[in-house]
Amino acid sequence: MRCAVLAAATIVLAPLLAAAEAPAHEFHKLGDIVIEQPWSRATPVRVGGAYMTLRNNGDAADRLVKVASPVAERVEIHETKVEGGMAMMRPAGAIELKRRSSVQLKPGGLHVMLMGLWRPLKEGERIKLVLTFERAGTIEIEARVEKAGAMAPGDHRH
Ligand SMILES: [Cu+2]
Repeated sequence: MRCAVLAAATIVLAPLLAAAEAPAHEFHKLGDIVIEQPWSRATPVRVGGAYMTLRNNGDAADRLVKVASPVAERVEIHETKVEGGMAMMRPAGAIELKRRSSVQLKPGGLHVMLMGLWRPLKEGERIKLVLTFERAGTIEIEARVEKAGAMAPGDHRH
């Protein structure tokens, strides 16, 4: 009888465990702010990027004012601008989150720049990011490291 119960429990748990490993639809909530699918990319050099979608479900504007991470010496919020046919990155300061809107951080656009990585980032690992919003406060999240050159989270095509 006991064995039968255990077997049933295993069958129920298996799909749950599989779902937990899938990177899709990962999100974190902090007050009215939702951080969706934070991810990063494998890099052999000392700089890397982190990306995510920031959603403000509230009726008041907010701003992402600071990002920190134990994996890098310095973390900056950058924007990418094309000037004279060249993509240039520069510090963006804070990211404005208007009421009931979302902002996507992605390669080639707004991104979190990890500068002076203490070690290379490897595909499949998770890195800690600490985000500070002016209104909502501070939250620690984890970003999954995708393969080098990935353009979207869960981009496992080869
Ligand atoms: Cu950058």
